Amino acid sequence: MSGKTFEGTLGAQGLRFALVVARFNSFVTDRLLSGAQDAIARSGGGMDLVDLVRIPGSWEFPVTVRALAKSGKYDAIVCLGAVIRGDTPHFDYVAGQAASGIASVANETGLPIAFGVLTTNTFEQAIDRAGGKAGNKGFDAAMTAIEMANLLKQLQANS
Ligand code: INI
Repeated sequence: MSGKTFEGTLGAQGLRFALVVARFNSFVTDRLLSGAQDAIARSGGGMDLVDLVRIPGSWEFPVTVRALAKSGKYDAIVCLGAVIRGDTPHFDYVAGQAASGIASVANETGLPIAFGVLTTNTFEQAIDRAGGKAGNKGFDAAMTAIEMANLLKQLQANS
């Protein structure tokens, strides 16, 4: 005997998304955005249900996703950014603020918020992960958002 198994499906039909995109390193983040839009469209999502929110840089993710999550208008949020290490400790502050702030909002609100924020040592590593030889982490983040939105709907229906 075993209990139930819950696992989110990968269909995006009827799901509402906010894609939050940092303009900093836009050469990279534009490609992450294309990947995320591709994932939603190929999963059957309606692009009329996908809102795009542009922010200056990754530091601004937490306050933005908090406002979006609290609006109640979305089934999931996808964060798309690129923090690339430079010669100073600035990277650590921006990447740390983005990661911990986004996690706090997800935990506080219970909304799936996918972390499609690259944190790399070089620009080349970022390009590799934005449609280059290491795939497209924007696509992957959107697929995670779809799966988690469907999983949380299942868990809510079961509670
Ligand atoms: N923002 C990024 O998204 N990526 C970076 O690599 C980056 N660096 O390196 O500085 C960055 N900085 C800007 C930051 O996110 C804020 O927009 C800025 O500090 C104003 O609050």
